[in-house]
Amino acid sequence: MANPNQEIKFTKLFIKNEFVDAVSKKTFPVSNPANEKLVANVAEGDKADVDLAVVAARNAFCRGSVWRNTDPTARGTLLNKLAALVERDSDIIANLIVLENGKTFANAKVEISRFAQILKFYAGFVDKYYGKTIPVDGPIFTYTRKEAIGVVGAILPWNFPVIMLAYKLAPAIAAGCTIIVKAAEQTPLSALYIAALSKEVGFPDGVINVINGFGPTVGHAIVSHLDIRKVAFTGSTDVGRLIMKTAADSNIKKVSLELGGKSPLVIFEDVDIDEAAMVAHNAIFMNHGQVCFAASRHYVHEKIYDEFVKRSAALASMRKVGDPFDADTDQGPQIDEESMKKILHFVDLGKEQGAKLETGGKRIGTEGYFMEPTVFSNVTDDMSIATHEIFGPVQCIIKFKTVDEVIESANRTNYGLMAGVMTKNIDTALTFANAVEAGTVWVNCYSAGAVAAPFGGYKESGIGRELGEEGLSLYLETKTVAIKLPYKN
Ligand code: TXE
Repeated sequence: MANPNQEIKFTKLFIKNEFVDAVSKKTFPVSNPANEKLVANVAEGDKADVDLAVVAARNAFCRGSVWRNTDPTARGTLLNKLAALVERDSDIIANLIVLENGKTFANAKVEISRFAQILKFYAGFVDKYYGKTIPVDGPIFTYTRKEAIGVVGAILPWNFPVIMLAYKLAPAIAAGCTIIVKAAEQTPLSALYIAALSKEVGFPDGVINVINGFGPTVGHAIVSHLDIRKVAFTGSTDVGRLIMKTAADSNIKKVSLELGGKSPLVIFEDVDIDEAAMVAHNAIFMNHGQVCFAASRHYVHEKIYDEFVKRSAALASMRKVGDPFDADTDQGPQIDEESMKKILHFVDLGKEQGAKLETGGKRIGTEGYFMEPTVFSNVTDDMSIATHEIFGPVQCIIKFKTVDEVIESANRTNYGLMAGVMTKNIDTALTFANAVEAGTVWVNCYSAGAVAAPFGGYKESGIGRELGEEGLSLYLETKTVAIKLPYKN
């Protein structure tokens, strides 16, 4: 049940299956974006704490350790049990997510079911990744082994604190790695609760560790650590760039990056306008617009443009913004003041640069970071609102005439995470799907992501693919073994 007074049980660092204070004894405040009030003071890690966690994770991974002797199917059982406990405590975890993040309770529950789905998917993968035997010249028998990469660092964003944890934790554990997680500084509480559940499940000491704190301290300590073999990151493109550099300067640790987006959704003239307007509405307003793959550029064919704009504005103005614990609420607050100010700044730029504000555009109230659902029409490709990731509830509607023109516009961005196209014409749909530079293309839908399908971006939207089989391969090394035999056959 939704409960704004949810007790906060876990606020410390989690190392070697124990909750401990930071070496410095420092804490930092986590506040509720709906009312700006303190939710909890949380232990603030730093390099010294990361060092301790890495020792724990390295020992857990060392040759002959309990973890290294754990059978693949037993790793799968642990993942399945963790999924079951997260489902058991889904109300508690959902309350924590609402308190730290501000998303609605219903959406927080969706996050939890997605977490469980991802864990169960990878639980089934533990004995299904195989090496190969390779035909080579000479009397040499050659095969490959897939081996766990070792100690992994996971740096998480705040927009989907629990799903993003699953994206990294589940394949890392399925592959047999050990992990150090840094949740975003805005949303450390749900990750700590799940860490506690991992102990209840029976993960050996040091396999899962959580060190919360800030990017330049804990994040940097993880990325620069010489004993961490891989970093999985989701966040901004600027920080992703920094992570690549730091990884290169330290030990060339492997990196997977899931970064920003400015994803296009293209709507042709042959669609059902009501259906298209609803798909487009959800594609930008879900999670208050704080979604890396949000469709943040809506290209609409000139023949239906005016009608589409009218219906989009009507949908946005009907959206109920308010208390995220309230069952009627569609949209809670934005994550923090900085984010809200960034959105308001882009709204101003949109107006200044000649876009037409159809609805919204303002902060709601003076307490909490609530934004009006906002719709701009008459947007053009060169405007700031069409080129920058706003990460808020701002729909930008652009007019187009031809398939070729819209493909060019859709690709005129440094990002390449997702794209969508709506049309009844299969030729048009496939032409667009083949030509657009994006990691995923949705046809006549948006956000129909599946756990088994790879997820990630072209261009500056990232490196690597999470989820599916490719998501597991991020945590595996391939070793070739070549054996000389006395005879060829
Ligand atoms: O992201 P950051 P922020 C985008 C979105 C948003 C903007 C800023 O446009 O408005 O980024 O959000 C850690 N070394 N996305 O400031 O800073 C940080 O502590 C190592 C898109 O929250 O990238 C946090 O855990 N780590 C996105 C994580 O990086 C560092 C989701 C993300 O924070 C670090 C979030 C450093 N030097 C924001 N500096 C998506 N792809 O979904 C920070 N961090």
